[in-house]
Amino acid sequence: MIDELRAVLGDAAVLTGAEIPRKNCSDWSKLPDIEPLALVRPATTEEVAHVLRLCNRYGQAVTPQGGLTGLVGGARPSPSTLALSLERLTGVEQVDARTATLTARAGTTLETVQRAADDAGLLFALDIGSRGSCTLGGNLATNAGGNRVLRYGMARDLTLGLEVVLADGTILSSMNTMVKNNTGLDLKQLFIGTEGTLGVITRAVVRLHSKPAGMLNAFCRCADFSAVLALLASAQTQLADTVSSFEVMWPSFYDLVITRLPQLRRPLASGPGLYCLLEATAADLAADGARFEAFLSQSLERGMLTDAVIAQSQREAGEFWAIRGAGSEYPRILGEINSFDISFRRDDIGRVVNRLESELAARWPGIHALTYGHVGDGNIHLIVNLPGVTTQPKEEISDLVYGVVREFQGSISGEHGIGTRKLNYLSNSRSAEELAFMRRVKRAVDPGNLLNPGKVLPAPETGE
Ligand code: FAD
Ligand code: LAC
Ligand code: ZN
Repeated sequence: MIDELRAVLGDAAVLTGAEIPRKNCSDWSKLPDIEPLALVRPATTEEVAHVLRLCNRYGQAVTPQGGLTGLVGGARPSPSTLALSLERLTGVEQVDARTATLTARAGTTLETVQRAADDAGLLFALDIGSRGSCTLGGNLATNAGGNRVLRYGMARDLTLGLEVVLADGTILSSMNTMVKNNTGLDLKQLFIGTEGTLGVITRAVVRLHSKPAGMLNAFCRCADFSAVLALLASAQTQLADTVSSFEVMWPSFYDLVITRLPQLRRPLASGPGLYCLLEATAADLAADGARFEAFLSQSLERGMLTDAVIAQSQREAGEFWAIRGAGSEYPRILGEINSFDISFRRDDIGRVVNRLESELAARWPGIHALTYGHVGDGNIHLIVNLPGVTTQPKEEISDLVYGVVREFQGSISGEHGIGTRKLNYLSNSRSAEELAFMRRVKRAVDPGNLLNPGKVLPAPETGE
């Protein structure tokens, strides 16, 4: 099969053994490397189809790979699979300003897509910290969320059309560009958020939005979580749908990153309460800027805020966001971590975080439990590290956290997906009937279990 792949794709596109770069053996989950049987790097949709036809003939499973920034092991090769990287299937094919759509190949980085939209005077609203490395295909396969979901939705909401190659090599082209199209099953939804288990995404049509004249950012302190919720509700009423981000950082996060990362500038002194990063878009910088400032002073007067700093420049806004984005530094400042991406009804979050932080501290005194995230969307990240031990008690920590998620009927993944890291906990958020139906879909679409085996769906219970 490798010889046949080489004959069609060329030697440089099929790497084996020592030729396979280390980066293709895992992802940002930092789970231990697994070397794939081979790494194939097709450069066109037809080449992807060719690879999958051959794999289908030989019963060879594949692990699709984008920018390898996933946090749950989804792109880490399962044992004995072929890694199928989309890294050569790149490029923005079209930006259509009249229909506000953009067509790009799956391996294009998010940042390149954002830039192409910007160059055409429009906005591609999806934005996540890994924008420089993650790919559009990976974003859609994981239904990525990020910082602006509150206003523009997740990757799913920004997608109009998709081209996918199925496990048998069939090219399924649903490159719809229309906003309204009710013609039977919305097939693209099968592939968005299913982490490469049902098809390999090769191209997509995404929606663009009008580009704001600028962004308004404030770094605020609220006395407690009910003040945070009051501030959010008030911002959404008074600033209406210009509110694009509402990120919250608990002291467990802020105090640690601000002291361990001296390059970060501290906008507010450490103290009691929670920190919020509020972002709103401006169509008219002067008028909207004045309204933003008035809203913040009024919130101070009403006690929803106890302190706030407004960014006076792009650079200052960047400094606020650098604190919020400090996650890429965890390996350096904390070492091995257990990271959680959990979501809840917005109103429950204050109680959930208190429970999690206090139960973790009671069970493991001295533990770091950093909490922050997209509170506007009900989605928080919790980073746990027990200092001074050689082996992190990862399973016990996960059992504790996901137990609380189940109790509050939350989700074990708000945006990062399941991969292999959360396989054993999927039933905390999904019923037996839902899991059985997911398996039926998987069997129908990929009967040979050739696409990203071992990801998302745990092995069935005996008798199921
Ligand atoms: P990979 O990691 O390569 O793959 C992810 C999954 O998609 C795997 O299951 C893989 O098999 C599958 N896949 C990849 N490409 C394809 C394809 N073309 N067809 C089919 N399946 C495919 N995520 C968020 O949602 N919000 C955030 O705010 C966010 N911030 C992050 C910040 C940092 C610093 C880092 C490191 C990660 C962050 N992430 C975030 C997680 C990650 O960047 C996203 O999940 C991203 O969408 C993954 O894209 P990728 O191209 O790197 O995919
Ligand atoms: C973030 C990633 C971890 O929001 O999802 O920073
Ligand atoms: Zn996030």
